[in-house]
Amino acid sequence: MPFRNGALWLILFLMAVELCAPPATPFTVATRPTAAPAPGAPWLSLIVPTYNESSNIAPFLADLRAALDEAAISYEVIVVDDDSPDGTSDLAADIAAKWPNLRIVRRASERGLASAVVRGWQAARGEVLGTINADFQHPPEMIPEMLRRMEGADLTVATRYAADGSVGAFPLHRRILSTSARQVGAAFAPGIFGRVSDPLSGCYLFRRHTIENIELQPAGFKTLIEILARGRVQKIAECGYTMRKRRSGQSNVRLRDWMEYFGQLRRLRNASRRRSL
Ligand SMILES: Nc1nc2c(ncn2[C@@H]2O[C@H](COP(=O)(O)OP(=O)(O)OP(=O)(O)O)[C@@H](O)[C@H]2O)c(=O)[nH]1
Ligand SMILES: [Mg+2]
Repeated sequence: MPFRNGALWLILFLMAVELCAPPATPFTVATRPTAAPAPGAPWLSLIVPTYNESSNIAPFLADLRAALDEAAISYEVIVVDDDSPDGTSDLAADIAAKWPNLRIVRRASERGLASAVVRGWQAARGEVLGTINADFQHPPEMIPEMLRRMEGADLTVATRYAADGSVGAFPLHRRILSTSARQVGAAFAPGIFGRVSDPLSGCYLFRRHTIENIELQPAGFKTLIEILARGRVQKIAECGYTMRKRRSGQSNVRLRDWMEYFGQLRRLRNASRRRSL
């Protein structure tokens, strides 16, 4: 028994050390050179984080391409893949060979949804940045409407909880988990969670200037709360949508992501307290 307890403490200690370890390079998005933007720099940069999405990636990118072409704007899509064992990045690279607006970032030494999204923004050249999941839970065809709502706004959130949005056929246990996560967040950091109806949304667009040169601390699988807490976001728009079931493959959310979520809430609460001093 004492050995078992010792081993448990050792595992918890190692996890804590890993969770607290600083990143190799800071998560700061640089200023885009507005005076002389790079030739061909797009207006929108949309990040698609992927891990083991080989069954979704091709149809998802096809639908996303149709939606973005309909919007008639200049754009780039950046797939950030963490060296998925199922070969997602190779499939995406094949598509990029025939779609010049698609770029691939393959990460070998970092892992995690939130950090992947921020690394994507660091590679992005657009004036408006955003993110959408590759599993079809966010319908790509809502992007043109989100772009319309960016007019006069700093940030547009795809919401399940207002403006005709809904959680669709989300299973009961996932609804309970999601509602609990929102309630804990609202209790911990009301100034952040009260700003939008769906602070844990994984699909949103925002203007680059809102986070330029601000160091983000992405952890786990939620990024919008980072932007709301640390960014220079003033005008917010929302766009309702019905969340769909993942089309194929499996959720990547791990226990570790939930642990990181609670650590993130604590850090964000401290950050928003410092800001209001
Ligand atoms: N690069 C990268 N992408 C990830 C990672 N984990 C998840 N993703 C991607 O992020 C998106 C959302 O991940 P999901 O696993 O579906 O998680 P979720 O949508 O937050 O939760 P579910 O409702 O359980 O599906 C998908 O496109 C995933 O492929 C990761 O560790 N690294
Ligand atoms: Mg999902």
